[in-house]
Amino acid sequence: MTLKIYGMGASRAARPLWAALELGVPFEHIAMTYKAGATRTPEFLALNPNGHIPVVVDERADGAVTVWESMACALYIARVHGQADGQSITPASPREEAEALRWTFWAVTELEKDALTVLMHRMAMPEDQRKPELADQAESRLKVPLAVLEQHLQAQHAKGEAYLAANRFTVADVCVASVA
Ligand SMILES: N[C@@H](CCC(=O)N[C@@H](CS)C(=O)NCC(=O)O)C(=O)O
Repeated sequence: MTLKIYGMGASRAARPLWAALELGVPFEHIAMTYKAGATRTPEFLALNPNGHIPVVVDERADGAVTVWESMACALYIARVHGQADGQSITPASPREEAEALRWTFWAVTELEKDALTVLMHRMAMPEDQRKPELADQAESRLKVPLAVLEQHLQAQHAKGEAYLAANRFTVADVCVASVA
């Protein structure tokens, strides 16, 4: 039985890679790039018809499980390869599960697009293609959800909990930190 994670670390594949490394589960890393059409080959499209990394393929006794969408990959690894023992990053109760799902969906819907715009137009794109005004607008929009995150973390801190969803680092922190 093998857990395979497709996608170079400097990409959204960081999310499942981080989850697997936190858990210490063995996995095979296929560190493929997403550039130059590498994700558009027929072989890769058979794994993810969207043509994106990451993909997780979990070869199990009852058949292979294929997961795409980076956050789903990280949540899957935590749920299936971790122990819900209150020690690991795996949610250990319905409350922790709900928190992990809630903050993960929040990160994707409320943060990711604007965070990427800032990354691209401040650092990642060639300088002559950057549009600082787009980064400024995205930064301004991000202040609203980031204030929600800040308020939640302050409330956690006041309860003596240093993390997002529990009094320990969980997959919720992996998912949100990989965006914010
Ligand atoms: N929502 C998807 C987005 C995946 C995505 O866009 N991955 C990029 C790399 S970070 C990619 O594969 N780009 C190549 C392409 O779209 O051709 C996820 O979170 O997995």
